[in-house]
Amino acid sequence: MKEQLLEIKQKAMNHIEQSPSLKELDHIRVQYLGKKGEITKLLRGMGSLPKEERPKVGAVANEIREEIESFLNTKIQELEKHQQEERLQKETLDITYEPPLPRIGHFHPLIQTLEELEDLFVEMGFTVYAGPEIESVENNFDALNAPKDHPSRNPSDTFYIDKDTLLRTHTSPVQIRAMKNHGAPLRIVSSGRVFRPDDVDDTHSPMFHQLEGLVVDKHVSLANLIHTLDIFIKEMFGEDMETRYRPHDFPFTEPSVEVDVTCHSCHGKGCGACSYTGWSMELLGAGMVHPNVLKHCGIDPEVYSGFAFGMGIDRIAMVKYGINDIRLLFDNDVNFLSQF
Ligand code: 2NM
Repeated sequence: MKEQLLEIKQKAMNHIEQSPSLKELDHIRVQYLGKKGEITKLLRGMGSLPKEERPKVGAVANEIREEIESFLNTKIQELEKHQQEERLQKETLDITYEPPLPRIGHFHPLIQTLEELEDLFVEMGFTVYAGPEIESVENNFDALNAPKDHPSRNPSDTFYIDKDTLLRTHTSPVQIRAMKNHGAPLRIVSSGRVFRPDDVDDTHSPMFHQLEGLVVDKHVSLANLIHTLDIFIKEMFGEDMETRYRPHDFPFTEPSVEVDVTCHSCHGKGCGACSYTGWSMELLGAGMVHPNVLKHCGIDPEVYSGFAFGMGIDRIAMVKYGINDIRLLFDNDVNFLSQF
């Protein structure tokens, strides 16, 4: 039986020596050392040996087992080392590789402009006041002293939901809500989307954005309005920017003015953008709140007076960022928007 054991050992050692893979070594372990392996199988026949021979054979078997086991482990280590070296040879590590970062967004240029404007007014002591985009005819027109036959009330100039409800055509109804809800004194700005059924072209969109301001208090004058807007324009566009106030007509203010600002492109020298006037027109409208408007909102025009102003944010954003077509603001093309 000893000879048979030595034979198995020789066979196993050769087998291990020639084994090309870890997988095969695993098979070999099972084949010789496993519960149903060759050594165990042989030892099952030990019963036929004389009693005194059995421990000796058992000892030899254990020795052989250990030798096979140890050789097997050596061989496994060798193979593993070899495989590792092969991998290191084959695979290269590019330490200059930069994995793509997740794309981080930012606010839309229009919203950036809107918040910059709001921040300037907040610094001047104004509070930001919000209102709904769906408004009553009362807040959007009646309370603002718009005559019943005013052209802006026409369905070709206003999106009506029903005869009493519409999409706000300006942010002024938000000021009406503030006056009705809080009375005087007030110092607020409101901004957001407004709607008018205009045909789309490079300067018109049926949805655009406004920012309006309102100050109501005792002794508020046109001088206060002009001073406030002059400071605002210099803060927003630069110290060298001048303003020019021309008389205008709004139903909700009296007197009303249109405010021109030094041309952004030529700084007043005259260029194609300003038709060689040196002035950027129609950036701002303003005036002293009409006594009828104050009265309508429960504020006594004999005690209080107010000024109000409004501007189109889309125009301002376009000037600020050099965008020449309003449609680009609303296409939501991320490649375009990521420039700003
Ligand atoms: C403008 C121009 C002039 C304005 C007036 C009011 C209110 F509600 F107080 F009467 N809010 N906004 C106003 C005045 C708006 O936008 C061009």
